[in-house]
Amino acid sequence: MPANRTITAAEVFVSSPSRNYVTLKITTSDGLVGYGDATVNGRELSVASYLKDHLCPALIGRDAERIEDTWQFFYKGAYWRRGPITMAAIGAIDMALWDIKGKAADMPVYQLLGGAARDKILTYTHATGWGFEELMDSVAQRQTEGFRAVRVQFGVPGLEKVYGVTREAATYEPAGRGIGPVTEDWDSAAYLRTAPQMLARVRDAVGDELHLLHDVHHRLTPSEAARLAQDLEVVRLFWLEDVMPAENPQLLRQVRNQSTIPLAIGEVFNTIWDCQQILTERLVDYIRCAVVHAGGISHMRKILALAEVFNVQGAPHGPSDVSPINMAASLHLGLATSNFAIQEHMGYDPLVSEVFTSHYTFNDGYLHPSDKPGLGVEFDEKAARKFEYRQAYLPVARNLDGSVKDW
Ligand code: KDG
Ligand code: MG
Repeated sequence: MPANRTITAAEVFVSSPSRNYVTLKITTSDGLVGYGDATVNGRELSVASYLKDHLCPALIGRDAERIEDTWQFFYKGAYWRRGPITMAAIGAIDMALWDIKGKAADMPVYQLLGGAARDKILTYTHATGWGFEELMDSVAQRQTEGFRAVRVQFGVPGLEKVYGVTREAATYEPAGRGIGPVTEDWDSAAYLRTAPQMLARVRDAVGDELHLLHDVHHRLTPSEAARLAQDLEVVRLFWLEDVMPAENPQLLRQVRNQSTIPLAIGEVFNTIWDCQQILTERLVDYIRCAVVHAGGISHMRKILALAEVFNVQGAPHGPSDVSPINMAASLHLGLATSNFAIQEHMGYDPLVSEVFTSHYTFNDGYLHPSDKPGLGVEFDEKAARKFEYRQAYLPVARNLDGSVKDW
């Protein structure tokens, strides 16, 4: 069948309003424009090149309506597939095509996905403080802003720096700008002494109602993770995140067998196959892939459908290092998906809104994607050009003996 709406242009923008974002713009023969986020923190130029050099040329002339076929073309049709760069590039194309489909239909994307399965989406943000007092100030600030769920991160005595925690401010940027990654130190024993006490004090201070979450950033062994999970039972966390590296998902069984603490994992997963064992053996309670890093709305929808069979809930990654376009895509998917528990919203530097105008709303601890046609995020190319790319990397952690620690 001849296409009514073909792709006539596909352009990639790398801009840095406070941090780097990769944005794909697709234009159609009837003048519609769709945007996708392709940001992979610390590897922005790789995904920009993969798009510009390899996928964009193949997009020209394709039928813009055929989202699933385009997804399969770039995934199954590629000899070298999977991994964050490939999947973020496909994810950006997928988002941009859903954006176009929504604009063509004059409907928000969540309507095209089956309509609202809930009225609003519970969200959580971050609170950080090196010590208890600073952490509690940060938690109180988040509660004042209206959040009902807060991820709490804190310093570890004896360490100079801990990822995700600054000594000075209640916010942090995941990637430091400059040449080469900064080194941070890590001491599992000191962390395991600190975390249960700190989190118990926070729970005592905030009472029962506020949802508390905590992220371990893959730093523990299975035995350490099981011990931490046991020690944290009394805190009644909403979840404990990324307790260990997940290359061997079956190792999570040790934690599952020894505690009832809800586990969340998946922000570094890229396909349904990465999630398969963890879901089918129900080794976690929450699956956390970001829409961009897991091949876009189309593929994430399949991951959530598989999760639903095993009573696992969606809870996508939403740090400042994925753009508001990804955030909007995640919210449209979340509104239309029944097994979607919560959306992370770390928040953005004010400069980000000079480039991206989003219309999703925050009210009383909940987000809504907006009823604008498509994804509902505009991208200002001229403003984007003002903020040139600057090299930035996530830090690398080393144990006290100098050996490299897992991310
Ligand atoms: O790029 C890495 C960050 O997005 C990540 O470290 C943040 O763990 C994170 C989270 O849960 O938001
Ligand atoms: Mg995390």
